[in-house]
Amino acid sequence: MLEFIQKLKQGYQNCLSQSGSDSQKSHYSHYLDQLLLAEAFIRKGIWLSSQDPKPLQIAVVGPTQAGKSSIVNVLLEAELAGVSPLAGYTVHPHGICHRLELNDCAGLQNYFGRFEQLSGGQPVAGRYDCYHLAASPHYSRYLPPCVLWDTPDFDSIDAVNYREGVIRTLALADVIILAVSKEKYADQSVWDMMKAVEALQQPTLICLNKLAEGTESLLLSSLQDKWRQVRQDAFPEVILLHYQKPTGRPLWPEGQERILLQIADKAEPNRKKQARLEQAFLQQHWQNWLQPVLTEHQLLADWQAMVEQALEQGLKHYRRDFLDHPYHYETFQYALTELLNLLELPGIAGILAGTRRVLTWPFRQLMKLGGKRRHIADTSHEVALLNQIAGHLLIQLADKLLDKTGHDDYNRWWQSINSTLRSQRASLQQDFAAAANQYHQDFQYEVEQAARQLYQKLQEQPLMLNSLRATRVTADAAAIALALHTGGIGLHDLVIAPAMLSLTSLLAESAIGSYVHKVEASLKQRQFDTVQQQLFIAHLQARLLQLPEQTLPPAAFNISKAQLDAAELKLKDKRHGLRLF
Ligand SMILES: Nc1nc2c(ncn2[C@@H]2O[C@H](COP(=O)(O)OP(=O)(O)OP(=O)(O)O)[C@@H](O)[C@H]2O)c(=O)[nH]1
Ligand SMILES: [Mg+2]
Repeated sequence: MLEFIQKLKQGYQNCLSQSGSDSQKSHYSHYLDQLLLAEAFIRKGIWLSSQDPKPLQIAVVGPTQAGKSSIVNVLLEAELAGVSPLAGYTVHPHGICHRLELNDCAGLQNYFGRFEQLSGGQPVAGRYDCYHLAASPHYSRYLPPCVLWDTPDFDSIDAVNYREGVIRTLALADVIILAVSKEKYADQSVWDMMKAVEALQQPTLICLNKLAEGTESLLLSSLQDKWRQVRQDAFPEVILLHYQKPTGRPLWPEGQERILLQIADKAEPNRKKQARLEQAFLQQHWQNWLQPVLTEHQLLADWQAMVEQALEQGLKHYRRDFLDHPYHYETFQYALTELLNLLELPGIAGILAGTRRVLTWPFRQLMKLGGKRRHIADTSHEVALLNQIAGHLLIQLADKLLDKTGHDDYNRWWQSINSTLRSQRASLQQDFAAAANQYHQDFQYEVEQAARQLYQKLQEQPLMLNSLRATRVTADAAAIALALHTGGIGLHDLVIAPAMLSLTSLLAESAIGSYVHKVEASLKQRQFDTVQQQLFIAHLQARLLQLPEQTLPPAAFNISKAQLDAAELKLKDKRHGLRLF
């Protein structure tokens, strides 16, 4: 599931890096945040099921200048977090181990993954994928043994750069301390975030900081309203921190020293529910996240249908202009020349054999194995026509793609397919030509087989065989065949040669006429099937359907239906939800 979420996240990142409407972009970046949270939460599950020590994690989160770092210091009773009046001062998650050895937190590196751990020294300027980890030398009365996290804000201008660090710390937290000041508690960003983490069910404490005397009850009830607008669960405990003018730092109220120790007790049962919480979180957002993937599947299906239609059209042309065309269909005539060869006509047979003999090794072998077939393919009307059909088909597809761009909401998708097709058209056409030639050469085996079938049938009719050997028509046709075999004429000349036409009629009207028809029809069928399968499906269709994957920059998600189905199966899997039990 982690891999799937990462793939999905990558897809959203691809989309966001390309042009698109503002409203779509804002939707997508919202989903991207949710996916970052989901990924981090799944990573937390993996950390929880590891062998590493798993100390309690408490995160202080909130908008900029709410006093997060100050509250961290108050809770630790030590000045360990950097405090400053500059907005966006803290830019990395900063974990401070309280009553723990740093070693106890070594497993966190796996959780943070590509984030680098910094102990002490400052990170490279502008680098945000880091986190600090340090140990507190003090024993604070406010805290249980835990890692207390100071986090960057999520609302300042620069927050977009270090947002992922905040999200990762949020997902890791067993307990959340929401720090808000009287100026910031109503900000939309605060409540968007609290809404986003609701499904994680972390026990929460709100610290309302920089309070002025006398405003407590008003702010408290307003805070409560805000909470109820976005969350279904009970309104958490609130610590009121009055603005401390002289000291410049909050003062934890007396009598509330043990509040975090009590809240921390509620965290453990949640860890046991981790797998179920993960599942519920994914289920909650699944439909929204997958919407663009499903749309992309629809676009792929449209493209597939477009390609199939074009191929169907191409095959129709092939049938009409070649297989069923009286002046173009040359294959059966060629089978007859092979038959003439087998008949070993007196006189002619000698010449045919002689032609072969005068060509000495290796030329003879070449001519026999490849050369003859190549000559036949090069002069074939069929190969030329197939190339023409493929060219036409590619132009037609490009035209249709052009029609799609401009009208459709998914303009960008169609545009990238179109430009990929344009850039690959020449190579597609060239490869098709090579494949068509190869097909033609290979198919001669079938043609020779058809000739052999006819010859065997003739052998069952010795009278007819002999008379055929003796007729003028046969001799004339054999001369044509000879011309073809020695390269004097081309394959397409066969269809217009009168001698070949006479031979065809002679056979058609003979006692084996219907058999000849049958052999011709079945050869034609095999030819159609082979062209369809080898050239149109295995070659053209396969290459065309790969185009969306080859578009650069990537069209979008590239998540297959099978990958999606597999992920959905996992999502529904009850055992997944019970992994930790
Ligand atoms: N006088 C006074 N100043 C406070 C109090 N709480 C915080 N501040 C000041 O508010 C400013 C911001 O405090 P920080 O703790 O750095 O706030 P933050 O939320 O960590 O801010 P970023 O890291 O920038 O997001 C600092 O100048 C603090 O001294 C308080 O109770 N009284
Ligand atoms: Mg700070």
